[in-house]
Amino acid sequence: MSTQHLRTATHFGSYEVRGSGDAVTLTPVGEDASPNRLGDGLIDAHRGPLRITRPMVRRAWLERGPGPAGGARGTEPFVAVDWDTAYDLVARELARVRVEHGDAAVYGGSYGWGSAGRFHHPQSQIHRFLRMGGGYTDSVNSYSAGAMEVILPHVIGGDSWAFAERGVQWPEIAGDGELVVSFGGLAPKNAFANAGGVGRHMQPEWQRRCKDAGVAFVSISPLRTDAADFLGAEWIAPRPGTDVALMLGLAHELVRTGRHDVDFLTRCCVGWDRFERYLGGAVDGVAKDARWAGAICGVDAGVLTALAARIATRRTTINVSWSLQRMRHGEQVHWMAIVLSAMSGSLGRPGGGYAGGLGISQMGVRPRRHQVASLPQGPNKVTESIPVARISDMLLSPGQTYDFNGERRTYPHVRLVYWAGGNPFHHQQDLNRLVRAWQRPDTVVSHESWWNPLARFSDVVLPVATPLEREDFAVGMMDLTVTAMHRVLDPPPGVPTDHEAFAALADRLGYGQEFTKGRSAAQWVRHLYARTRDGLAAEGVALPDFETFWSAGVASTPEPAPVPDRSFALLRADPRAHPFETPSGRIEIFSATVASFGYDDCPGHPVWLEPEEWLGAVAARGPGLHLVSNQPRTRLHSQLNHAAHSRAAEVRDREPVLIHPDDARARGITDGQVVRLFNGRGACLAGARLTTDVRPGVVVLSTGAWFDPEDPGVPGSLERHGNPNVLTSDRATSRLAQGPSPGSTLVELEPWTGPVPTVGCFTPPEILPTTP
Ligand SMILES: Nc1nc2c(c(=O)[nH]1)N[C@H]1C(S)=C(S)[C@@H](COP(=O)(O)OP(=O)(O)OC[C@H]3O[C@@H](n4cnc5c(=O)[nH]c(N)nc54)[C@H](O)[C@@H]3O)O[C@H]1N2
Ligand SMILES: Nc1nc2c(c(=O)[nH]1)N[C@H]1C(S)=C(S)[C@@H](COP(=O)(O)OP(=O)(O)OC[C@H]3O[C@@H](n4cnc5c(=O)[nH]c(N)nc54)[C@H](O)[C@@H]3O)O[C@H]1N2
Ligand SMILES: [Mo]
Repeated sequence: MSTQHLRTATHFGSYEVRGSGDAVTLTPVGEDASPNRLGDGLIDAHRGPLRITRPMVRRAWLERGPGPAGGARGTEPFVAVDWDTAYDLVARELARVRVEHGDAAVYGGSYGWGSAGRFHHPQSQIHRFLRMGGGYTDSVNSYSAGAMEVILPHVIGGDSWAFAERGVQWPEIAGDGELVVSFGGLAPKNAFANAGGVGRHMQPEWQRRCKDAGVAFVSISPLRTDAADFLGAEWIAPRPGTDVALMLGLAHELVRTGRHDVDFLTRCCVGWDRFERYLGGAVDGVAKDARWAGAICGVDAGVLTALAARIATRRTTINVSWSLQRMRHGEQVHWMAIVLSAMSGSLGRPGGGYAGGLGISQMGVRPRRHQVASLPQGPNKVTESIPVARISDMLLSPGQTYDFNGERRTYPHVRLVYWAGGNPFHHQQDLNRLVRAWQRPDTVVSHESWWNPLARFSDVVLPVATPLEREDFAVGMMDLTVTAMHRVLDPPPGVPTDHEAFAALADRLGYGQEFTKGRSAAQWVRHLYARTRDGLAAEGVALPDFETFWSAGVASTPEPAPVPDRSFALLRADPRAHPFETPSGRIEIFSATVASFGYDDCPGHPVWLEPEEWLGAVAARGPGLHLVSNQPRTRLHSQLNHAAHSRAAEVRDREPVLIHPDDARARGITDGQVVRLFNGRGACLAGARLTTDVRPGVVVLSTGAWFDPEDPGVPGSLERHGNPNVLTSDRATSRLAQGPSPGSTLVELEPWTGPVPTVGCFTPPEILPTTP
C-alpha cells in the first residue's frame, strides 16, 4: 500500500485523496470493483454557497427568547453570531429547560445517518453529551426496519437485528441454493450505501457468483430495475402493499399440492395448526388460494401456482427487502415470509431459507456488530423514549398515551429538540404535519454543515466541520475493511467538529472534563482504534498497530464466523437442543405473546390486512396511483442533494417521478414535463419520466429532494422540488411496532400548467448582517 495517498471513507464508498487545497480530488479506492458516483461533487459542495460558516440564530428567537414558534420557525431570517454568543445561548437554554421542565423535556433522539467515523459519529457524540448533562428523551428502533425490529424477536427470538445473522447468506446460496425469490427485488442502487462505511462494494460480486453457480432469480417488485440485468430475473409486478396476500397464495398452493414441510412445521414451529385453519378459510370462510391472492395482487393465479411449484421443488431463499415493512401492517410481511420458508422445506437446509434484506448495503455476509468500538455514551437517566417515527405525535400530543409492543406509554412534553447527524425533513412522513408539530417546542438546536431544510427549521444552527475536515477511522457494519479517514480539507475558519462544539458546551455546563476525558480528538481516535483491535483480537482477527494502519490507510478483516449457537439449521437438527429465544423455543407461527396484546392491527399470526391506501381501494373509489418512495439511486437519502451527481439527474430542476406511459397518457402527461403530485396531505412538483419499467398504476418518486415549500410557514403549501414525504402518511405500521409506513400512500398526478416556480432550497436563507 502506497503511503503518499491519503484516504477517507463515507457511507457510500472509500476514496483515495489526490492533490491538496483547491486541487484536491477523491477517487474511489482501486480495490473497489463496484464503486458508485454518490460522492461526485462532494469536494465542490464544500465550497458552494450552501456551506454554513458561522453560528446562526433565528431572528425572533434571538430577540424574544425561546418559546413555541407559532409558524415562524422555518420562515424567518437568521442572525450570524460569534461562537461565544452561540455557545452561551445554547448552554443557557439547555440549563433552563432542564431546570424548569425536567430532563425528559429535551428530545435528543437525533435519528439519522450522520457520517462514517467511529469517533466523530454525530449520534454517539450528541448522546454522550446529552446523557452526561442529565439525560434526554430518546428514540428507539429505526426508519429502516421499524416493524421487523419489533416483530421478529417474537417470531425467531434474539435481538432486533438477529435476522441479519440467522438469515441465509450469499456464500451459502452460491454453494447450495437453486432459487432466490426476492420480494422487493435486489435493487442494485441499494447496495451503494452501507452504514459506517464500505471498503469494497461486494453485493454485485456475490450475486454474480450465485448466478454463475446456476441459481435462478425471481424479482417481485413494481419496478423492473429492482434487479440487476445480469441476474436474468423473472419479473413479477404485484400491486404495492399486497405481498402478504401473494405469500399466502403461495402458501395455500403448497398445502393444496401436499408439498409443505409438515415435519419442520410441527417439530420446529408452534402454531402451524392455527395458521393452517386461517389459510384454508376455516376462520373467516375465505380460502387464501392462488385465485384469491391473484385478485388482490393483480397477478395471474397461474403465475402464483407455477412459482409455488418451483419453491417446493428447489432449494429456495425467500428474501424480503425492508421497504415491504415500511408500510401499514408492515409487521406481517417478514413474519409471513418466515412461515412460507418454514413451509417450503428449505428453511434450515443448506443454501435456502429466509433472508431479511439480501441486496441491501452489504447484507449477505454475517454482520460484525459487537466487536467494533464506538464512543462510550454512558447511561441515560431519563427513561422516556419514543418509537422513532412517532416524533410528530409526540410534539403535537404531549401527555397522550399510546400502545407499543405490549406497553402502554405516554408522550413526554418536549421543549427543546437537539439534532446532530440526521434530517427529519427528509425522513419523517407527512412533512406538513411535522411542520406544524415542529413549531411547538421552545427551541430547536441543530448541528449542520449545509443550509439544508433542518438548518432552516432550527432556532440555533451550530455549523460543523464535515468528515473530510477531521481525522477518524471507519468500519462499516457488515463490512470487512477498516479505513483511515485522513484530514483532507481544512474547515472554514473557526468551524468546529461536532465533538469540539459539544466539548465547548459541556465546559460551560460544568462537565467538560467528564465529556472529553482530557483526550484530544487524535487521542480518542487512537483509543477507539486500540479497543477495536482488542475486540477483533478476541475473535482471532489481527489488526496492525495504529501507526502502521494510519500510514497504510486501510486494513482488511476476514468475514465474521457464523453465529455458532443459534441458526435455523441447528433448530431443524434438534429444536430441544438448540432452541430459539422465543417463549416456545421454536419459530412462532402463532405468538401467544403478540396475541395477548389484543391488537386488531397485529393479531397472533400473520394475516392479510387491507391497508387504508392501496390500489384495491382505488379500484373501489378511483382514481389514484400508488406512490413508491424508494431509496434514491443518485444519493444517500438527502445527503449531497445539492451536489453534482444528484442535480444531474433532475428533470427541470426537480426530482424525477417514474410513471407508466398508459397512466401518463390518461392524464395528458408527457416525458420531461413538470407535474403536480397531490393527495389530501399535500402536494409537490416533480419532473415526469415515462417508462414501462414500472407497473401501471404505480409511480416512483425517490426520497431525498430537499424539502422546498413555497411558503414554509403554511403547512400544505406547494412543495416545489419533489419531496415525497409531503404526500406520505404518518400512520404507524401498527400498535405493535409503531413503525413508519410511507409505502402505503395513494396520490394523483396532473400536468403543472402554471408558471414553473423556481426551486428555493439551494439558495441560502436571508442572513442579517449584525447582531441586533
Ligand atoms: N417516504 C420515505 N421516507 C423515508 C424512507 C422511505 O423509504 N420512504 N426511508 C427512511 C429510512 S430507511 C431512513 S434510514 C431515513 C434516513 O433519514 P436520515 O438519515 O435522517 O437522512 P440523511 O439525509 O442521511 O440525513 C443525514 C444528515 O446528517 C448530516 N450529516 C452528515 N454528516 C454529519 C456530521 O458528521 N455531523 C452532523 N452534525 N451532521 C452530519 C447530513 O448533512 C444530513 O443532513 O429516511 C426514512 N424516510
Ligand atoms: N443508493 C442508496 N442506497 C441506499 C440508501 C440510499 O439512500 N441510497 N439507503 C439505505 C438505507 S437507510 C436503507 S434502510 C436501505 C433500504 O433498502 P430497501 O428497503 O430495500 O429500499 P427501497 O429502495 O425503499 O425499496 C426497494 C424496492 O422495493 C420496491 N417496492 C416498493 N414497494 C413495494 C411493494 O409493495 N412490494 C414489492 N414487492 N416491492 C416494493 C421498490 O420498487 C423499491 O425500489 O437502503 C440503503 N441503501
Ligand atoms: Mo434506512
